Amino acid sequence: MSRIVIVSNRTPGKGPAAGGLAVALRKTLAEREGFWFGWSGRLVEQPSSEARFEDVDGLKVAQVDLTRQDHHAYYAGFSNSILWPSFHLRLDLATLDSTWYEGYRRVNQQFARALLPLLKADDIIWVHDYHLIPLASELRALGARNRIGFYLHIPFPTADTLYAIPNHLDLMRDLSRYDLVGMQANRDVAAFTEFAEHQSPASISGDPLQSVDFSRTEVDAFPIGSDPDAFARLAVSPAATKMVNRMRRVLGDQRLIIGVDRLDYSKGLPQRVEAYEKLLTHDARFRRQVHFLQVAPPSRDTIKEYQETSETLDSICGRVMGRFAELDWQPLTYVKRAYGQPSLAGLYRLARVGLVTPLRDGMNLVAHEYIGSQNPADPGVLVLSRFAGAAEIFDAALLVNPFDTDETAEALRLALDMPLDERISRWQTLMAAARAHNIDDWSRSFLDRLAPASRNGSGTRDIL
Ligand code: ADQ
Repeated sequence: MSRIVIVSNRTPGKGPAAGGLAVALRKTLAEREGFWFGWSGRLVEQPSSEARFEDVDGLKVAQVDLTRQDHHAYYAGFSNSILWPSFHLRLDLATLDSTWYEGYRRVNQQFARALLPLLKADDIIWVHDYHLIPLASELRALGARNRIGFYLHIPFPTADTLYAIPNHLDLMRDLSRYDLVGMQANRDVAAFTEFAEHQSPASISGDPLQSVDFSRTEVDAFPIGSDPDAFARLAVSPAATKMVNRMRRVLGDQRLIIGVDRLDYSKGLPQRVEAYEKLLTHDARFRRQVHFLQVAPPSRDTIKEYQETSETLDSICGRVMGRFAELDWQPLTYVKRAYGQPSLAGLYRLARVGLVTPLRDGMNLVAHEYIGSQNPADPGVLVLSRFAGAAEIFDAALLVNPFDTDETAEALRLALDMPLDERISRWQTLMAAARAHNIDDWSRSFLDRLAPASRNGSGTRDIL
């Protein structure tokens, strides 16, 4: 069986894996020989051209260092100030600094040069996310003929937004150098196909430079998931119970609404708190009866737009506290830190409502984890944004337009008033969907499609 080489911006660190993705990919590497390749987390003046192997809790990891300057242009710059906002349709928050693209390209070249000597001819390479779109091009330029797959964890932008991204044609050409491109949702594949069709040589007359040939690249949706049964077990573990008991002391018999997110403008946090404010404003019977817990650890906080989102959220939470808090009742708790998965699972289970309202999201694993953690005899209700990839799977949730805070407030009211039998039947449908999209099947199905043995006929399928 061919080895698997996983490539991502950062390699996993020591200690308990932070997320389901790292756990699933570790499992894949444990089953098949192979290694994980990426940045070490170290910034140095003169990086070595060779990768260093390290054993990280039994996982084989190959790492490279980067210069501070390149890392800034590649990570905070092109990846997170151009690609992240524009792929989330927030061109208004993008900084179109033309100097960053070179750094982005240079880091991808550096990755390719350090990775190439480690490869065997039949290794299968799985590249993750928007930081590394050019990696296949760079590897192929150095002569690699391996099967290379790419998975985009974030949404694919609509064609008109894509046109506004500097160097977008280079990026699309880079995507065409992969054998398989996986996306989260059908919506993303449709956006990609729309671009690909308009860029086909047949439709662009007389300017071959404007076209990208995708005939050798297969593109499909592979919606990521979690391990919902593992969350069900975690939610009743001793660590979860400890957390639940702490929270119960604060709650008394109030019902809990929970939000858990990285502090990122794509997650719709200010709109979410405003919707809660509207619920309390328009339906006074919920005052003293509910409590909103928002857990949101800072993320990418060297970037101005993230600092601004954080300040906006501080101010809205302060306003809601000022309007509604009393000596013996607080409407919300806002915790700016991360918790381990057992604690989160316990809190999810305790919460009558899971409020997952990103303005746009590739998938959103919090929705999966919330469903997995529920008590089957007394489950909570998921209020979910239509613009999360998860909405394609979880149509038994209360789906909302997160920009419309009246609609979200109304969904909160419906969720809090929902009778037990409806909560159970909706949750059963959601849990079946979460199980059908679990993370082990996700990684297996992507690799099965990428592996040559599973391919028929010519070995490629045209998407156009
Ligand atoms: P993220 O934008 O990080 O991921 P999401 O999928 O919601 O978004 O969360 C990833 C993980 O982080 C989850 O396992 C969650 O438990 C954890 N997490 C979030 N907030 C936390 C907190 N406060 N404390 C501790 N842990 C927390 C990107 C894309 C998503 C896509 C994933 C996976 O943006 O759309 O679902 O990749 O492909």
